Amino acid sequence: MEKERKKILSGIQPTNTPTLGNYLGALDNWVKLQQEYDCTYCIADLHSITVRQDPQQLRKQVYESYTLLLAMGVDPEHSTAFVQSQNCQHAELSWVLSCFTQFGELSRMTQFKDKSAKHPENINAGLFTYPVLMAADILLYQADLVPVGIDQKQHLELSRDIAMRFNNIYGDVFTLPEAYIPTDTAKIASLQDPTKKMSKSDENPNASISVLDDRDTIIRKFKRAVTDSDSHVRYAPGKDGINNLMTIYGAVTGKTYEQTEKEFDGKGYGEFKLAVGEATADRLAPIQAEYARLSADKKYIEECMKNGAEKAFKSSRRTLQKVYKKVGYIVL
Ligand code: ATP
Ligand code: LTN
Repeated sequence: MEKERKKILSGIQPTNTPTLGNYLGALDNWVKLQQEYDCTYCIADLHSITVRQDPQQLRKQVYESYTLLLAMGVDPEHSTAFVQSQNCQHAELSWVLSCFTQFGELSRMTQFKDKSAKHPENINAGLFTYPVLMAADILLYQADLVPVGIDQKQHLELSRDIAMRFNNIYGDVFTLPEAYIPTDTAKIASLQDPTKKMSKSDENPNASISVLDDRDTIIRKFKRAVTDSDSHVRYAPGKDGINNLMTIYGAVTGKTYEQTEKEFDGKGYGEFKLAVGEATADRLAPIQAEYARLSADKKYIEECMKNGAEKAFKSSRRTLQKVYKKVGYIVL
């Protein structure tokens, strides 16, 4: 009999168009892992309202993010691609798990501290309990691996702790998930402040490359990228800006740092930045073309969403029922 494939679950918030950071840190892995694993990917729209969203804009972003997943190569037949709010069980499991999560644990989450500092006027309870919903996403599907960027490592560890705590009380209910974090591209930095991560909700449009930016925009943003005053293209401690560009160049071309250093030996930063821009634009071009093709067919996208939501509901149902029985609810 064929061995059951290990399970993968991951999510992305539809808060804006995904960036090159999202792509190289997470989404590119989502596509690659499909061959070997049983993959489930969600557009985490429940998570996204922890920061105030315009409803029309949010709806547009959900269509866009979902279509982009398919354009990047997530196969909706082979894997499960769905919109989180279309499977009601995420919110249900999240409630139960919130009763197995300590206030102190959530207070230590750096994303909560960062986002509440950024939006002091709206430090809502959802922002605080966000990691519990993320644990529910993961544990509902009994995921073994969770491909994410390094910024999500702390949330992953919390998911594992919650699962272990629940299993210790009720027996083996949840698979303990592990983070799957790329070595080089786990934290692509902002082009304007290379000590910070590239983020899709950064107010400065020059700080990030959107996967839908056109060629000229991509090249212009890389030209303006903040670097140090040296001029040798070398990967070295303290050269955050150049290190980041070398990481991006390596990821989009497949070249090692050494090969890149050789290629640009005796050439300046200007020439290198142009090459990074061109290589990135080349890498994103087929995704953009496929995105344009797919987004013209809203009916097909909605069909995929519907099938995805049904598959997601079915595969998570067993877990939720088991949890309900374990805690003492009546499941008829
Ligand atoms: P926001 O700015 O809206 O908080 P974000 O850019 O952090 O969004 P998420 O939707 O929170 O994006 O993350 C989607 C995935 O992309 C996660 O796995 C996250 O770890 C990864 N990721 C986000 N930013 C980067 C980055 N700069 N480098 C590598 N991976 C990243
Ligand atoms: N919290 C994640 C997005 C996310 C996620 C998930 C990632 C929501 N649910 C489940 C992995 C698994 C973030 O990137 N901010």
